[in-house]
Amino acid sequence: MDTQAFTEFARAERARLAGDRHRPGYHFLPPSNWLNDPNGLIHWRGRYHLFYQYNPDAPHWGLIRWGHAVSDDLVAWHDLPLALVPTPGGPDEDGCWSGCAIDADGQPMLIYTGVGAAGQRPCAAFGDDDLVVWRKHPGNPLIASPPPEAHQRDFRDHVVWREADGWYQLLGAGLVGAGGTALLYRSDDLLAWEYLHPLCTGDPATMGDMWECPDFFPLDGRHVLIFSPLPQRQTLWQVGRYAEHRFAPERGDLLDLGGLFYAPQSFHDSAGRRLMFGWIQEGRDEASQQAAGWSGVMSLPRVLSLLPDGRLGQAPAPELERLRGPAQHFEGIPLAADTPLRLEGVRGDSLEIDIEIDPGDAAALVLRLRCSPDGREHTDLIWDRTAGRLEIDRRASSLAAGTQRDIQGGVCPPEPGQPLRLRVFLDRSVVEVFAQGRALASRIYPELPDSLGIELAARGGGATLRAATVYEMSSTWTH
Ligand code: DQQ
Repeated sequence: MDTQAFTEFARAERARLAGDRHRPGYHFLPPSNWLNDPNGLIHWRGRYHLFYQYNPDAPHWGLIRWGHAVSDDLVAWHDLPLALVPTPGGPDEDGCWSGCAIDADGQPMLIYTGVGAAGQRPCAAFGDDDLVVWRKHPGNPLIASPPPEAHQRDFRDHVVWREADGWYQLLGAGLVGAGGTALLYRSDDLLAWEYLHPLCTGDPATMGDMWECPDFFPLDGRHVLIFSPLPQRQTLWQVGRYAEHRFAPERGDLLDLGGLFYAPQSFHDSAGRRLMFGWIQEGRDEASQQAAGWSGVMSLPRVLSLLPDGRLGQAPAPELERLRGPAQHFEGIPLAADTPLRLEGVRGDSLEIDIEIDPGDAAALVLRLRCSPDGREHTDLIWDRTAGRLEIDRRASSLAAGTQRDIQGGVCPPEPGQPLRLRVFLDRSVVEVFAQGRALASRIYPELPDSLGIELAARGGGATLRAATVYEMSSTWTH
């Protein structure tokens, strides 16, 4: 399909699904059907390009192609034709899996995992100036087989960067008798690659025996490694030092506390920022996804930084403020212990809630979202100050069958003497939260049409709502 035909197809698909009240309005998702990992993120000639793992045939994983969208501002996206499709009989005949985009001295290039008869192998494609038309390298695959010390089955996902003496690439893999790793390669021309060694390894008990989607980049004087280990199926970050082509992690943790954020990729833009997108998986069963006709959304663009304590910090990109519409503001409201406060007149499923609470002597603060007037449905965002954790409680998020009902969360300690600042992005079935440099993405599917209210509560002691602004958010998709 050329650009015009694909644009028309995408518009029709988006219009067909626009009435779905769980479908996000300002998180990126494909026209219909299945999305997983972000791929090939690049800021190219002033425009942001987002490629993604895409099955346009069905709302489940299958024969994977590369979808493509472009944006001037990280907020409003335009659909472009498929960038990569499997070539019958070729090394990617069974799928074009995850990979990265490279500016090879002005020549756009993709390195991705081709899946074919031989297994998972690195392949390359070269793009035109607009990154719309991609020509596969005739010499694919670029590497004939994994090194003998690695398991032969898992050899996929790529990050490429340049150093003074050449190009370097990491591939996700697992070492026989050891555990998950990222294998380091070097090249002069991006086509012929020489294997060096594993960049680093981790404890297989906690860091798995295969690392999907390694990402590696310098940040504020350190290096950051991000990877998604199997079988844990979570995403971890490590901050450390990179010297002599080895990485020595100094600290690390879970990248997202919600349990559904996976396989992220980052890139740097012309403003010098390190930006990241990740795949937010669904929180309902396959039958519900099949009935909906779509599955998977991209996270909001997150800006990465190193926090003063040396940890990896995440914040929503400031461009998202452009989506803010009419707002309601509250200030200086005492929160009596264990007495919920309903934010009167504030309702919605497409909101940004920017809130600052002085915790006083409360043990925990609870922001109750998407609550029905009768209290049968609600989702609780809980900051447990004593335990130093941020959690989302979805046990009452939806009356609908097939939706996840659990508590997910992770470490988010108080900052001494500081109020709690929360930024919560509600986008129909997506909840994406930023608190003190941490992030938590989750999914909820309230069934009752009036599950739209918001309440605040302090548990085990009183607190003060210093300020709260609730913005209605506009949709980036013109339905
Ligand atoms: N998804 C891709 C793989 C990657 C996995 C296939 C992570 O390349 O390892 O769709 O979600």
